[in-house]
Amino acid sequence: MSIDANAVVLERYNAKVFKNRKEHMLKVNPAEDQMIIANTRAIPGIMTNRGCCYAGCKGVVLGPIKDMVLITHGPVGCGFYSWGTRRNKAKAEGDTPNYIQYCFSTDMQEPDIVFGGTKKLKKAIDEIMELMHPKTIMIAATCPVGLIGDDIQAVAAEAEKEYGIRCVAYSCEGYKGVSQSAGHHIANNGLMKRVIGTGSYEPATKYSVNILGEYNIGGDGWEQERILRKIGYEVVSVFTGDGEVERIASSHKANLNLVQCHRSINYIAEMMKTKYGVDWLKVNFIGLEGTIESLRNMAAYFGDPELAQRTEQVIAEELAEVQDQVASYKARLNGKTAALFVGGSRSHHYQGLLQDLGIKTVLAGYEFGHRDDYEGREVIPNIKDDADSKNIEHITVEKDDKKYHAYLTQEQYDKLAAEIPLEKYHGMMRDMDEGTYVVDDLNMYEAEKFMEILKPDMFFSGIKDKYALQKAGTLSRQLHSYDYSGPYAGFKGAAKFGYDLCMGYFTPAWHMVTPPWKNCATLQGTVGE
Ligand code: CFM
Repeated sequence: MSIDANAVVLERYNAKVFKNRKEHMLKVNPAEDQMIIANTRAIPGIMTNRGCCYAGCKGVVLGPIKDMVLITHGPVGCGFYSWGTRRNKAKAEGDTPNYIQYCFSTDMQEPDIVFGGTKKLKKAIDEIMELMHPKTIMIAATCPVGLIGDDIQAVAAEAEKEYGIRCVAYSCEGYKGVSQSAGHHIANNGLMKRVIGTGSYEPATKYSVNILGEYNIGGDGWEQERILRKIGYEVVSVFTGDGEVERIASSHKANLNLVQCHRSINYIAEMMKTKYGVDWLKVNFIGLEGTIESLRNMAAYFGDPELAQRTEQVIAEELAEVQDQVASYKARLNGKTAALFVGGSRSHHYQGLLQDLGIKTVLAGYEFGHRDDYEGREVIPNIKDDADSKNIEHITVEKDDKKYHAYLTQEQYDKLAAEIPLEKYHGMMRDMDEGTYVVDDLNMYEAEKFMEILKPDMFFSGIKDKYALQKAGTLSRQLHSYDYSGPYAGFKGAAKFGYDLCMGYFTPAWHMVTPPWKNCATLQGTVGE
């Protein structure tokens, strides 16, 4: 009989923690309708890998937009530690300004906490207007701002009047919600209310798409755009990697939304469908199989035989370029096992790429995914709203008669929806084998314990646990920053990923180092009475 790794991991906990953590773990059994608890508060005292609401709003969704100034209103640390730490690349091109290398903070001090920080925020806007004169300024609030009640909305409205710019303030204080996921939602709401639908850019072709939930980490977005343009698509906007305000403002004019990261942007995808009639298609440009399937689904959506033919031609060309390389990496990596623990979508997306390389996933989890990211979108109506999620504004939008344009007839839509993932996401669990493990909000102790039991050959996660895993002699790759490599998307990205894994896995470094405890006596001691 095979052991139940979850039971072994849970043994260590006291009754209260046991009861809580048990609901966040399961062993996959496709014969059962399995449910997992997710998007709930972390247990105080347990070191979670999650980030805060501000991180999700400022760092993740808004941060990559390059032609606007994003001010962190709060003590300087929040701005400083979210400065340049995510690898959302952006090009400085043409007349479009690129501000993402800057860090703007109001640097609140004790007197501002006591007497209010709005004056300082106003002054920061004045300085920015004088020095940089951007067309758009956004403001992201950190914890103390909400606690003292600074009216950042009023400051933003005043700046709009005074300077004739777009100025949007986000009350995304770190403590709102249970993770960065809350910040994604707040940022989605703000973009929907204040930006999308206001632009005047006109797409040049009917094969016009937006890529939603693609943040251009390590250049992933550029690689996707390259392939799409080669086929003949026009990418109207990207949310938000290397993104531009004007393009995002005009995104409602595209004919199809592609959703890469469902977790961070599904709200906008849904709202754009209701308000502007733009359908959304779940895609995954990570992995050869995923990329090919996504491209074919897109061609099926537009239903043009010429486009379909061009799609096949590009797939063949791109495959031919990387095929031998990928096959040689696969020959070396075949049969290896992997564990993945990333934010809210990559633990799923990378399983396909690993499979392309012959690597089997034995454990996967999200830091802050919701039940739908694990189980599929159809569970959304059954997810109970708790006090924490009620804290986040849910906006409802209505059909905009003037700007509404549906590319398909209802009949065409219904027919296609049965074939391709239109407004559907089936979640991570359904792609996992029987007997593999799914763990939500994995903590450091659990990561080490699962490593001990499952002994994966490689562990994909982030900087917070990278070195603990690596010191245990397991190949550890960061799937947030790609360990400063990438792009990993598309065909060429798959080859690059295989190369990096081979380099990591077969490095002789592990055999060259003699750990100090092998050469000298280990100190031993006991705790005195
Ligand atoms: Fe989406 Fe992301 Fe992710 Fe995410 Fe993130 Fe990221 Fe991530 Mo780090 S938006 S959920 S909040 S794919 S920053 S680009 S890698 S945790 S799995």
